[in-house]
Amino acid sequence: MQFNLAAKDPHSKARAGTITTDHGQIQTPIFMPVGTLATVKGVHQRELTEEIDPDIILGNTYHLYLRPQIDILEKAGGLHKFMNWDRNILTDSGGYQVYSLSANRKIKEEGVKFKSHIDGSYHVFTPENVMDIQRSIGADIIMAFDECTPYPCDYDYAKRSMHMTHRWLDRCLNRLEEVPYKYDYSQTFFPIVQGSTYKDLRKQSAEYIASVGAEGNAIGGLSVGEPAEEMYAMTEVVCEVLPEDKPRYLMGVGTPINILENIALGIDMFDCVMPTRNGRNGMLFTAHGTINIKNKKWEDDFSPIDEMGITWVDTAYSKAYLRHLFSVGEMLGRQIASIHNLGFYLWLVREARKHILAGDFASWKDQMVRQMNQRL
Ligand code: PRF
Repeated sequence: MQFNLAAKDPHSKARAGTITTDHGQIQTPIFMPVGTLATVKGVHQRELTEEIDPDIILGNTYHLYLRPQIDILEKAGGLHKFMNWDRNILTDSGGYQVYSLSANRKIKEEGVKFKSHIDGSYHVFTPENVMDIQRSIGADIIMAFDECTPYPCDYDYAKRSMHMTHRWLDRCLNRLEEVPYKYDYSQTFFPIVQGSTYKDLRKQSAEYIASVGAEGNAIGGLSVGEPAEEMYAMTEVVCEVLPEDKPRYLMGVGTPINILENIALGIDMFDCVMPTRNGRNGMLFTAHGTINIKNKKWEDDFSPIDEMGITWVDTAYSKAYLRHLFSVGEMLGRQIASIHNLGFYLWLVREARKHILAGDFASWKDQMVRQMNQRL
């Protein structure tokens, strides 16, 4: 993997760059649509490519390990082939999904024993087997096995957990050295900074993560319920320590406003279920604020869903029609909303990139944040 910085914004820490892997280029800043179960929910691969056009999507180790299971993915020749997606994929390690989804999890030094949220069966994730599983899934970017602490989290727990995440990182690295790539392209590995909402822990964790010299670095443990200002404070501390010449990925963030504010602090990569999950609930993100399309006020509004939207659905269908689909529970409504929201998120990061390259990102960002902070 290669990362080239193309520009730095003069009035913020925002950067524009290009990541190159064996599956092509990723222009940063980037938003990665979440494709948890080998599908970006409700969106065909063709619509994803032609309408939304992301350079990379995300998959989840935890879900893919449980279903369809790893032997099926190996037989398919990896996740790219299985789901017919020939651009980049990043897999999360399960270090977060185990904590947020499975019941009865037991976290120990060796790893995490958890109960499947599907059938109640017991499984163990260790730094070693999670690396093996990610080799089999075959994403271009694979993630360290970490513990995401909850919010709030007391200082002692956060500190002990952070040190365990660091020891787990060493075990991940050792395993990756022993076990080579499974397919005919390379994989790159990102370690994850933890440390809850404590500046000294965040700094210490970022220093440890930076010291292993990975090709890119991630920040976890944020957007777990803390106020946005606390998240930004942590991002700022960590970005000061992480190397400038490597991409920085802020995991599981966030709202359009969170994304712009974190780009301004030096983040290059984001993922979040929000555009698809909230879309399925009838929430639409636009440059002028959010819309609850289920609201009665849209009943006879025959204007396009989003006149400025980049995808075909934005001008093909009216707000009244989309509201109707939601009112009667038709699945097409959820599909249209997902496509619109992903199109908007990708438009937003591409605009951010343009403004970074033009040198006026900071003022554009402030204006966009004001505009988007409204309910229509
Ligand atoms: N760790 C991992 N994945 C994640 C997170 C984390 O802390 C988060 C936190 N927002 C989202 N996804 N491995």
